[in-house]
Amino acid sequence: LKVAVLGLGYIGLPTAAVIARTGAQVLGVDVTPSVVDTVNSGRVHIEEVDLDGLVSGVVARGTLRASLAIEPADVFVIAVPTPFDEDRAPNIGYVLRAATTIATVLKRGDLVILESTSPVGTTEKVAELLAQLRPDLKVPGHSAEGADIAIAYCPERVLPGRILIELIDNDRVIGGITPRCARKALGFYRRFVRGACVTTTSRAAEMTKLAENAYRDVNIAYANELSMLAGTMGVDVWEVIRLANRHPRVNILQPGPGVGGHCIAVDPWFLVAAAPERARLIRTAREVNDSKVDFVIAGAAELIERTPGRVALLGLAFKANIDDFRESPAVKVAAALAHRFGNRVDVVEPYASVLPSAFDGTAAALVDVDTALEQCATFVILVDHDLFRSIPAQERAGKHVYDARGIWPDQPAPAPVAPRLVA
Ligand code: SAJ
Repeated sequence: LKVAVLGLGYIGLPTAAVIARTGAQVLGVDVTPSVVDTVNSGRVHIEEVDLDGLVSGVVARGTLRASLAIEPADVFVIAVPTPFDEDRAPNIGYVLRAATTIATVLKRGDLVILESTSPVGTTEKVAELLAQLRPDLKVPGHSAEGADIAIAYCPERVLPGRILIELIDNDRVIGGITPRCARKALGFYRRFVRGACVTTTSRAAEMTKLAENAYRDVNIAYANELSMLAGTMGVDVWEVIRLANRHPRVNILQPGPGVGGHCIAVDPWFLVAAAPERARLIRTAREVNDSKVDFVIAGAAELIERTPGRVALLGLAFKANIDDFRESPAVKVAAALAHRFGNRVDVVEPYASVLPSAFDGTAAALVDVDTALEQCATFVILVDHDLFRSIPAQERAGKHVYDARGIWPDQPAPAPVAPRLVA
């Protein structure tokens, strides 16, 4: 079996490597020459648990190879980004460009799979484009008498940090342009997926992916709204959530400095864009989560203004224990505070070797956690890295703390200047 994976990013590269491990001949196609060179030398350009070992193994065995150019294959997997434009309209340009590339080598019997998170109807647009570009092939949904190729939408659902485990163990939703397309894609995923593979239409699969991420966004927004409410009532939101979650049917998520990453903060807008007047809850949840960034900036700034001495900003990653700073609310909060209090600010981020460009023009410095504990009087916690959680109460006694992640519930209050604030 020959498989071409288009897009060697956070999803495409692990997917290509996992398929190559099954013995299939995999070609990874990317538009960035450095990515192609890195993969061909058996190395990785992204951080993901165990990915380096897997990639070096399959490249050495010759089952994974990268290239700037497409080649004929039996299965094509599209895993390119689907960002949104300035006006939050989804941009499927990279998907259509990938489909155009595939059209140049497509032949009878091939299977084309879209994995990128996409607005509902995108897979049908891919089919339409292939039908236009290859009038010699019968395209499903476009040909009255059967089809020469199969087209399906199969969203990735993996969690960064657990990608190689979840690629295998998660259930997969497989949406065909026709039931026959779905069955063909099912046969492909069964090669490497241990979870259940459930077939449906491409439109239902597209909406399912968006619904999953919007669900999480709405639930995080609920936690973030509670945290903003609790502050005005003088109640510790973390305690309230712990207590409420003792109810057998309540499971409130954790407040934070906002929602980051490339998925949860983006995908709900694809649903809003489809029918703005009918997506009121989803839009509001997005707005609540975005507003949490400003709420945390204001709360932390208020504490920093009241307290003398140096300030440690703990964490820049978009979530705990990863080195991914994309769309990170922690970066937004920390950079805003660094611009305002620059010469007093130290940043601690064990997963960064330099400060991101958002800090350009500030006097903020990157220090390790021990240095921060020695020289800073005020701590602003933005990411719940295990390293920060593990600092015992006696080492942080006397510190003024603004804890946007609730990781130090036992923080001794440094009376009298500033009682501990909750996010
Ligand atoms: N967050 C909170 N409080 C919580 C949980 C998360 O503030 O209780 C924040 C995180 O700190 C982070 C953001 O939300 O900033 C998103 O993190 P996440 O762990 O919820 O999700 P992602 O973006 O790493 O991955 C999500 C996953 N989707 C769901 O859980 C429904 C993953 O399964 C998807 O594959 C991925 O999006 C994707 O690629 O779409």
